[in-house]
Amino acid sequence: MSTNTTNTSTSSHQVVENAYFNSNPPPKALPQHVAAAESFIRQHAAANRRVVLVTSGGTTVPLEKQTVRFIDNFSAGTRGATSAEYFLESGYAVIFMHRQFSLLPYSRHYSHSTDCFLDFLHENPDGSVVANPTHQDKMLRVLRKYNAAKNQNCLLMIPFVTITDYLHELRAVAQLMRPLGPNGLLYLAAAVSDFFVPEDRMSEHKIQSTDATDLLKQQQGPTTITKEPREPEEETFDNFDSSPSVPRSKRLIVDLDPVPKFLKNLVDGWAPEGMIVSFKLETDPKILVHKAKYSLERYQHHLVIGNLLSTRKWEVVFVAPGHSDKWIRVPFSRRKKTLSGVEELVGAADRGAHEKNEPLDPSMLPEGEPEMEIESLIIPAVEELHSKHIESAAAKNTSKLA
Ligand code: 9Z3
Repeated sequence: MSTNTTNTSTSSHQVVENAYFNSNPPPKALPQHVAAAESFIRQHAAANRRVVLVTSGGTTVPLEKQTVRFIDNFSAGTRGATSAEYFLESGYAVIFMHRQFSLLPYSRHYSHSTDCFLDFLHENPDGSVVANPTHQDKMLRVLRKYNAAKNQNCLLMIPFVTITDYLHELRAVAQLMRPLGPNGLLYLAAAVSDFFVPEDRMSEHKIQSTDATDLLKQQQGPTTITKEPREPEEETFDNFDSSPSVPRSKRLIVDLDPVPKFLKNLVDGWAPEGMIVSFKLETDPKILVHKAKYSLERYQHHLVIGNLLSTRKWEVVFVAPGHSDKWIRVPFSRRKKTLSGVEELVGAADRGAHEKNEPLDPSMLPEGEPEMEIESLIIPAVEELHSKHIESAAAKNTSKLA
């Protein structure tokens, strides 16, 4: 009976998978990425090294095939890029599957407008360009680690842009990781869109904001992104200066399908022996742990790391089968220094709450970023669980042989 249920649900997952991947085409670069990942994995499997696939950054949802407009999300890729560095430090080989132009391991310290690399350099009288003395120590440390990762071929970069690119790349790389067995780790930190416009309902060209091309449009098929048919009286609205109400014909109505939940396919088929860690993002502290547990129950993987948008750099919660929930926090003393160097007093009142088994109150946290990167605590904790995962797989194998 239970076998039948499993078979039925497995095949329905397979049907959804085939339907999605057959109707939403892969990115052009997929074959090159697959070839690069295959040889990277082969090299590290031969060395019996652990390999982690880190996904990072947001996915776009294009509204047009020739994309001018798309839906995006907040993720900068900080979690993924920072985690990748700590995994490398722990001896993992890292496949860094990231949103194109999001933060990258090592270069993240000197990129984007917050840390523009030019601000770290100056010109010497002889015309040479050098790092500012105050930044040299850190720059040298970062540069050495970056070069070590590069020279040992321990970091493979795979970019994606859209939600469909991401899913094609994830499936392909996860399947390639099978030969790693339990030594493979999937660490899914990318902020993945839950909704998308299917290829067959996407407008080929830029969606028009005026009726200038209405006659020509009759030649096009239906799209989900529609302009409502024009009511005669609406024709009088040429601009909206005189009225706050916008006629329907001028609105853009976007109709999105849910993105199929492929975590089950990942667990059951794509990478069945690897350890799978997913992230759960919420904004409401009251539902975070519940949603993390629900996800674990539904997909039967190994660890959900829950985090809240407002406190994600300060704390996360580990939810794993057979373990009680474990909050990991930047220690109180490493939260923030004030400009004067005295420990920030904002938040002193919640020193006790800090130890509690419930989310921190964001209003009690100091402004800005914590002094310590929370990934420096997350990765060793994940690594410990991964070691147990590998040990228990080895024990199962031994008992099968006996
Ligand atoms: C996360 O929860 C990541 O920690 C963040 C990192 C995206 C919050 P940043 O890039 O942010 O450092 O700015 N990632 C997973 C988010 C997600 O889409 N999870 C899905 C969900 O919550 C499940 S796979 O439903």
